[in-house]
Amino acid sequence: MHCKLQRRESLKESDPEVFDLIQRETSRQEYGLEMIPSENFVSEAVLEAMGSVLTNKYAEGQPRRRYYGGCEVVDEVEDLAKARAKSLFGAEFANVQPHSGAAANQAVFEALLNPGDTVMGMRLDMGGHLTHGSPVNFSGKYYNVVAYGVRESDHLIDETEVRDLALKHRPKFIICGATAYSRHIDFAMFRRVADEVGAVAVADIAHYAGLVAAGVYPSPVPHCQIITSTAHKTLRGPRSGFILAQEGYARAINKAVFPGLQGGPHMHTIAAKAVAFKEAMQPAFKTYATAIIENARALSAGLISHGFNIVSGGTDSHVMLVDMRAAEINGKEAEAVFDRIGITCNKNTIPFDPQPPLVGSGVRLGTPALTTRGMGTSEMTTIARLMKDAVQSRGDDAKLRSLREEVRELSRRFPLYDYRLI
Ligand code: DSN
Repeated sequence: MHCKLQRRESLKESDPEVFDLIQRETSRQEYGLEMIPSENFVSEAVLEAMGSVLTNKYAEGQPRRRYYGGCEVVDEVEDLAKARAKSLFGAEFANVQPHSGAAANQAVFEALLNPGDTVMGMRLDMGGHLTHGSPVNFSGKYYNVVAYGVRESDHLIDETEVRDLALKHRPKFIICGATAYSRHIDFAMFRRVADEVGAVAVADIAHYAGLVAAGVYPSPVPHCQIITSTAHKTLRGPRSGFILAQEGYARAINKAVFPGLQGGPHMHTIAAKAVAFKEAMQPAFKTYATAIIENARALSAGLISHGFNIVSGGTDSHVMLVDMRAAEINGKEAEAVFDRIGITCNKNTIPFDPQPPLVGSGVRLGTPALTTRGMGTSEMTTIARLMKDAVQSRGDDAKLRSLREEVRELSRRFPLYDYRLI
C-alpha cells in the first residue's frame, strides 16, 4: 500500500460526494485569505500522519500500561510525541492525549478541583476562553468562577484586579491565556499572585504555542505549574490538544485525561502532533514565527493608517482585535462583508462591548495562516487596504466583486498544497 494519490483516487471512486466536498473546501482555502487567528495550514507530513492506519488502533492507558494488546508500535509513537513536546517547550511532563484544547482544560479542572470549588479565569467577552469559566460551559456550570478582565483605559490585564480578586476569593487555581488578547501575558505575575493565595498557576497557551516554542513570545514554563494548549493554531499541527506540567502534577493529569474524561487516544493525531513538534524544532520555524508577528504588526499599522482602531493600540503576537465602530459597522456586518470578498475572519466582542456576542463591535484577525502561505508585510499592507475598501464599498456589489477578484489573484500568487486540483 502506498502513496496519497492512490488514496485520493480511491475516495473519489468510492465516495464522490465526500470527495467533492473536500475538493470544494480545498478550493475555498486556496482562493481566499484565511485570517482567523486560530487557524493554520498543516504540512503534508502532518496530513499524512493524520490520514494513516494509526487511526485503527485502540490504546487506552499509557505506554506499556494499556488496556489492549498490540500497542507496541503506538507506544513508541506516544513516547516520541511526549519526548518532543517536553523538549520543544522545556517542560518536565507532557500528556499528548487530549483530543482538543477544551478537553485539555477540562482535564485540568478534573485533576485539581471538586465541583463547587473556586477558580479564576479571564472573561470570555474580554478575550478569555469558553473553558476558562464561561457560564454556558462546564467550567462555569460546575465550578465557582471568579472572572477578571482588562482595564478600560488601555485594554490590558490589570495585576491589581487579578490580585484583589484572588485575595478575596482564594481560588484553587488561576488560569491565564486568551483567545483575543494580542499583548504579552505576564505569566510571572500570575504565578506570584497564585503563590500568594496558595493556588496553582495554569496557563492556556493554545493561541501562542507556536510563538512560545519559537521563543518569540514569553514562555509560561518557568512560571506556571500546568500549561494547556492546542496543536493546531500558531503551532501548525493537527487539530488537538496537549498538557505540559511540572512532574508533581503528572499522575493527577494522566488520571484526569484517562479514565477521567476520555477513552482511547487518537493515535493518528498523536503521531501528527509528534510530526508538528519536530517541525517546530527546526530553525525555519523560528523564521516563520517571527514573520507571523511582523505581519501582524504590519497589518495592524495598515489598518490604523486607514482609520480603524485596534484594541490596545496594536499587537505583540499573531492576533488583533479591530474595533469597527469608527467605520460605523458592527462585527457581524463586517464579517459578512469580508466574507464576500474572500477574507475569512470572525466577529468578536471588544472589551466593554455594548453589543451582544452574536453581533459584537469588532472582528478578530490573525496572520498565522497567511504567513504559512509565504505572505509578508507588503501583502499585509495590501490586505489592510482591501479591508478598508470593502467596508467603504459595502453597498456596492460591483466593487465588492472586483475586490473578490483582487483577493483571488493575491491568493493565486501564494499557492497552498501541491496537489490542489481546482
Ligand atoms: N475557538 C478557538 C479560537 O478561535 O480562538 C479557541 O478555542
